[in-house]
Amino acid sequence: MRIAVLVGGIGGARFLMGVRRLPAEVTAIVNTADDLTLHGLRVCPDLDSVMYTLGDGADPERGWGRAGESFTVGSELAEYNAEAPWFSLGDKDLATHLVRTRMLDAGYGLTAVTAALCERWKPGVELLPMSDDRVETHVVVSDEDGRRAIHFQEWWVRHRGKIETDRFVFTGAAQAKPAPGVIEALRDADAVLIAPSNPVVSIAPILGVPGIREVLRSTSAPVVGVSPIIAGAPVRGMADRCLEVLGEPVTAQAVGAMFGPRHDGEGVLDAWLVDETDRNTTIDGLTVGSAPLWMSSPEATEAMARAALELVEVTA
Ligand code: FO1
Repeated sequence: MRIAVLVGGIGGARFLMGVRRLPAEVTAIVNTADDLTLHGLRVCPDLDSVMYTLGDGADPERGWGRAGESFTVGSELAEYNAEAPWFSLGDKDLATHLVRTRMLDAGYGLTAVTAALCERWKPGVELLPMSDDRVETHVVVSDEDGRRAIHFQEWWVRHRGKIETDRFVFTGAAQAKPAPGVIEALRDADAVLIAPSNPVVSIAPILGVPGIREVLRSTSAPVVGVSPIIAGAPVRGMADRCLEVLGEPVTAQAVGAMFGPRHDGEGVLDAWLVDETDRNTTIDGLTVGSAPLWMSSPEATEAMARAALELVEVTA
């Protein structure tokens, strides 16, 4: 049995810890719109969070970066006031960015580079970037410096989203192609899951790559989303702030309705799994089910994934 999963970073990584326990071949299609270039190095936070977490090398407290990390190089760079001193790059993590950038500069695509990095980390699932092309989330903000677009990481890590914000723009998305293997993985899956990742800045950029939404709408496999919102608050991260920017309520209902039913408009879902506390949620055109959605352990998360599949009568 084959399962394809659309994921962002830390929440997506936790979800995959459960999904990979199922007796299935799992392909994760990972958001790359958080990626940035710093000190000439290409940094892919969501791919790395997933790779380190599944490879048992992630920092368990932060969720991003490496366990047992030191920040000697980053502190030295900050002493020079080199670019983006607000973004902490760990020494071990820097080795990943050095290897990645050298391979990209040698002409390999991000998919091939990710596969090479995964030879070390053995995540137990296939990790595919959503695209080999450069797509970056920029955020249109206003402050005393005027109205301008900043990189998503600057918006989140430097400003913690606490700056007047107009909108998110997925720069490069319209011209991007799905990475090699993405369309095939979605087309050939027995089921597609959308992880409880940030719907606005993790899942939406993936759906913004031309061809991905279309294959989700046309595949014979059922598509089930798992709510990143429980009882009006995000499971983790800043989905609440991102939904607020869009003028959307922070509810499981609103996020399910944003993804929408497959047989209506531009929607991508057959079913939507919400937490037990949100069990009264209804969305026109969607099968809505409930289960405990706190990803407290890989076992609990496996049960979530099974509950998602049961909604569309797929048994792993
Ligand atoms: N998040 C922070 O809050 N502060 C940081 O300094 C930071 C550095 C960082 C370095 C590498 C990396 O892969 C991720 C990093 N993150 C950091 C996490 C990242 O900003 C976001 O959590 C994700 O992009 C959202 O999925």
